[in-house]
Amino acid sequence: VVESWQGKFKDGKNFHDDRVPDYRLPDPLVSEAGKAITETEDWTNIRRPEILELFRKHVYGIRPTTPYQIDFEEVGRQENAYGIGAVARQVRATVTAEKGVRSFDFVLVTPKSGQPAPLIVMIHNRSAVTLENAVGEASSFWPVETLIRRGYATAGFHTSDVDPDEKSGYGKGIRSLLDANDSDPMTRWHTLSAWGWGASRVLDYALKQPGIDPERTAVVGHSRGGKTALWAGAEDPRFKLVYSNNSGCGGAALSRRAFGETVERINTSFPHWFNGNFKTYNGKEGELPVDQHQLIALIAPRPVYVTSRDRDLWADPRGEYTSVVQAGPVYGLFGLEHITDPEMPPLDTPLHIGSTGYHILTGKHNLDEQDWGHFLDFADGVFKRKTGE
Ligand code: GTR
Repeated sequence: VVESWQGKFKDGKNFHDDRVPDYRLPDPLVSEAGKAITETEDWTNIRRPEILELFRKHVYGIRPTTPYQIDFEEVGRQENAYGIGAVARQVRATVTAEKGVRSFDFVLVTPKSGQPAPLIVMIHNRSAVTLENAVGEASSFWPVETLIRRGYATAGFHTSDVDPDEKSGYGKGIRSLLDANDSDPMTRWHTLSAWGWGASRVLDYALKQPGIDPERTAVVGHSRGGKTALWAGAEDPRFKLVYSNNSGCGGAALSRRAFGETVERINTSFPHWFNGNFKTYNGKEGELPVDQHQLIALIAPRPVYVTSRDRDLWADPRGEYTSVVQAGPVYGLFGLEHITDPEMPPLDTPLHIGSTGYHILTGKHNLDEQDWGHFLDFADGVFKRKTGE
């Protein structure tokens, strides 16, 4: 166990690499009982379920098992979007459970019908997601037209429409609707998990539509959405590719580096994102039973793409990159090529090696067309291998 460094960083911030504490990461390939995992079956049956359970209990929370009914209704539609035969629909998901009813909307845009298209589910945390916004003015944050022109279908929803992004939002979203009355705040799901659940419901709908290829689905998010994308991919293996941009603390960045935003800081600013147990590790990252490289490992053998910005030190680019490297042995167990170099690649130079990809672009905290371009190149590659084209 690494010594505790509580109180070492003013306001829970650290921007000095030389103040990163010595740390030892939990080994993704050694079981809790100390057994070395050397076969893919043991990863799938023993180690992966263990790590998933640890993240549920200690970080994101446990999703409830309350029965509910979900109905989807098309509430808006645009034919021939962009003049290239794409179809855009606004869909309302209505969830009915014993405690009541709640709805959230999302948008699905599919290219002109033909071969089944790969699908990208976008966890949006900026402007409202409506039919008008999706097919109206171009956005580089979620560049729908670019995705369609590159042959992808895409569905987007706004995080807050599923569960409010508010400290005291518990009573207002899907979490309380589905939680048991006596659910324990220490372990129950918090908003990142609820948003990930939302991504899975959007996928439920999309996979029932003609023209979507269930073997080529991706989930994408930026920042808090990027944290969510990783967790959504861990919880739902129907996502065959995960892309997390500038996700930082509680996303791709290693908690034990305590660089940029620390566990203590994020839990103080955003107490609704992670469960109560995660808060007990404030300033005690070394005592966490998991670290974020294992979150990436949960996605293996499915491919993963992680990206950073050089001026987004708050999200700890080096910690994000190192997670990808440290998840590598799990890809290796599956005989898959992956990034192994401990040195980060140069700026603005995508590194795509087998099932893992990474880039760090010049600039501040953001997701734009440049990121999307590199990501789509990576997605084209991994999906092509999949269909054997
Ligand atoms: C910040 C937060 C980050 C990141 C970001 C965002 O305020 O500290 O963890 O999630 O918000 O979502 O844009």
